[in-house]
Amino acid sequence: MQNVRPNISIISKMNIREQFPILKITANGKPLVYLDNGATTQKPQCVIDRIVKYYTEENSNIHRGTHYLSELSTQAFEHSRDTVAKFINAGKREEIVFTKGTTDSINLVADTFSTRYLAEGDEVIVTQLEHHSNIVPWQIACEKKGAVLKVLPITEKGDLMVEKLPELMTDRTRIIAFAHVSNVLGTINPVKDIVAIAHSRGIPVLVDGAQGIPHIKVDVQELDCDFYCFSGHKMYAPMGVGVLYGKEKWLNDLPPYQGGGEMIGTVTFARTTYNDLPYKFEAGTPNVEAVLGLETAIDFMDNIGYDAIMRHENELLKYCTEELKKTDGVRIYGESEFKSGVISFLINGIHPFDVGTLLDKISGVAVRTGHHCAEPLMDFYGIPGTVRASFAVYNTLEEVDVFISGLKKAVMML
Ligand code: 7TS
Repeated sequence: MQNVRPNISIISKMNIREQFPILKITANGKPLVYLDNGATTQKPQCVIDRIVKYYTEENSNIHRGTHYLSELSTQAFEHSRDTVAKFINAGKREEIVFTKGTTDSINLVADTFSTRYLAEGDEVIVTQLEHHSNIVPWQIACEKKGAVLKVLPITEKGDLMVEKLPELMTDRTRIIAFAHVSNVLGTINPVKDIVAIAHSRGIPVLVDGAQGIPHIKVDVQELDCDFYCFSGHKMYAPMGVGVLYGKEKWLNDLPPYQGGGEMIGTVTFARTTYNDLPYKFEAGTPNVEAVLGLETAIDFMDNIGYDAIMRHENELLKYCTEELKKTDGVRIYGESEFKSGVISFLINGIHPFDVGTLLDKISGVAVRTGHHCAEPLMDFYGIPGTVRASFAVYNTLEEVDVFISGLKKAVMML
């Protein structure tokens, strides 16, 4: 019997692919099949155009300028802040801090939070499935203060053992930090449940949303998390911009992160006062063009709508998982019931790097291989790395077919 592919969602009717010029290129003589969206997504023409417009018509340093261009760029920059606040339903625009990305956002919180709240013997809880960006900043903070890093375990399928959280928390636990979605396993973690457990003991929560917000509608007030961090470049926006959402109470209590222009009230050699939120955390000239591109990317996603994005990516995930399972010798890592469009796997003990290289060379398929900056997770499974395919809104079922047949060819050659 012939394989019948499921009906693809309305996304394919929306000319999404045509909006991404890079998807027309060939890679090693084959049409590019880009399945490395967990690392970074490609950019639609509207985002590229926004950057060009900025440098063609608006470029000027923002804030404090009295001239036409400075006012124009400042207004555009602050308008983007409003758009981000609305996008994640933040209560106040002051709760949106522009950073360089998720890593920068987490470092900001880990550094300032530890300065203010961590003491010797205190505890920070992270989980087994974190990206290094949500481990190392906390390790550095703990080392400085003599605090202890504790780890919430996962099941073999890749779900957090949330039931173990109450016994892991103590009177010394100061913060819990975890990923909304695992960049390796695709597990969608139960943010609201974890927040409720943490808050029942008065413990704040930071959510690493790098792999969450590109795929799942985020409402920070509904989640009730204290911090939510994400990167623009994983959600169709330029590189070099990210967001730290923090509840006003916390952002007011935390000391400044970096010193410099814009973050001050007044400066004398004797004493400096600090600016109001969010500027207290935005020292120096920001990446204005990327902030404007982020707003355009948000408009792009809003136009499609999260319902359609999620339905489409789920379809790709389901189809690709089924096809992979039919392939001899494949073991999939990450089998949670609640999964986003990420598939990690290994084939018959073949090194993931070899699979990735051949997929690229013979089929033009871009996947990521290695530990995915999650070495403790690799240690949990006792493997050096995986091959990872990760989806975005422009991927198609036909691309999954190319990926699967490329994989079969690669395996035969190895
Ligand atoms: N947190 C998670 C869960 C991530 O997946 C990543 C990047 C980061 C934090 C860091 O984001 P950045 O924008 O500050 O670099 N993840 C990946 C990945 O999976 N492959 O390349 C980068």
